[in-house]
Amino acid sequence: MAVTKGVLERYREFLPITAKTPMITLGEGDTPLVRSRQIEKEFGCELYFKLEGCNPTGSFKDRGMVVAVAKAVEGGSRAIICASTGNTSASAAAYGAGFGLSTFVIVPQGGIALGKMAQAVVYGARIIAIDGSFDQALSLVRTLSQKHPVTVVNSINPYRLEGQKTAAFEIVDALGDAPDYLFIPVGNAGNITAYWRGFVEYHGAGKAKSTPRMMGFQAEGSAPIVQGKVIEEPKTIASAIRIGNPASWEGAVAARDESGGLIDLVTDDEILSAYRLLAREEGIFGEPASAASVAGLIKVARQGISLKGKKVVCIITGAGLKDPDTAIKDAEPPIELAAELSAIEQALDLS
Ligand code: AN7
Repeated sequence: MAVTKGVLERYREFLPITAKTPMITLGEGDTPLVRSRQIEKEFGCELYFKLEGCNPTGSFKDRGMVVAVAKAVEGGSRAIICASTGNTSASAAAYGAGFGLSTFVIVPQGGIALGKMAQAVVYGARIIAIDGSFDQALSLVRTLSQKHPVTVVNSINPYRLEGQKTAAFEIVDALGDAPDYLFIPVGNAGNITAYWRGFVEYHGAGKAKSTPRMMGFQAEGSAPIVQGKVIEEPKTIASAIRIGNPASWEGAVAARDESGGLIDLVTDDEILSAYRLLAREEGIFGEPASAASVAGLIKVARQGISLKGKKVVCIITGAGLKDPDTAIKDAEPPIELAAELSAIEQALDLS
């Protein structure tokens, strides 16, 4: 097996790379595209899951972060800053640490999952938890970056979406063409924008014959695009997509309209049931926000959009271990027993 290449090297011809860009990597990209064994049966489609939780910090953010950080280093930046619902900050902290930049992250207090906080801490980021929302954190980050020499690595940094579009390339490279439908969670709306760009560019380069319908899903209490208005106090169990005023709003709407897709909402109950279904039926543990894509698939299929015979990809944007609290919150506690064979056999109905 060869030394890992990373997104910059593998897709350099499609990325804004110059002779001076450092070709850094932490092993991002090249994530698995795994065929469904159970869920696809109900809908008669050919369903695949793109496991973005297999990136080095456990989410798709690494694809964009590697480009943003490479360009920051190239430009002589010493520090990066982001607002985050958790995954962007974990990724920024990792790439900042790995490539010699100070990392500042601003998060909504109590609003990010435990695993993501653990990552920012261990990678050595300086962390500010504000008494406010992600949207307020992002607005503060914009102002701070105008006043101080720090590079923003939220998706308002154009290099982020450039990197994230490589996931669309990988899907086409794996399937030989674009799928018919792509289901994806929507928070700050950068990822749906980036995927659409990737599919369009690959199609333009003759690497795909078609482009997919882009099917984006917001959580019910955080669905500004669906409702057509900013949500001041967004709510949802899926903390990653608890965002009320997405930075890439227009990009998401364009992706929806140009692709003939839709952006709809799913309830927290639908998200949690898709989260469990994915784990129990497929053996895939995504974080709650990721399950919004699967919840969306189930919703539209039950509403009557026929997926029969179609190629469908669901993006599992982040790893389930990011959010252990949600995982065990409503779980039955383990059965506690003495270290005794017969008692265990009885409890497991093996007697
Ligand atoms: C697992 O980390 O916004 O629509 O600050 O972590 O591109 O925002 C995370 C978003 C989906 C939504 N799934 O993607 C952040 C942040 C997971 C995520 C999304 C996020 P965008």
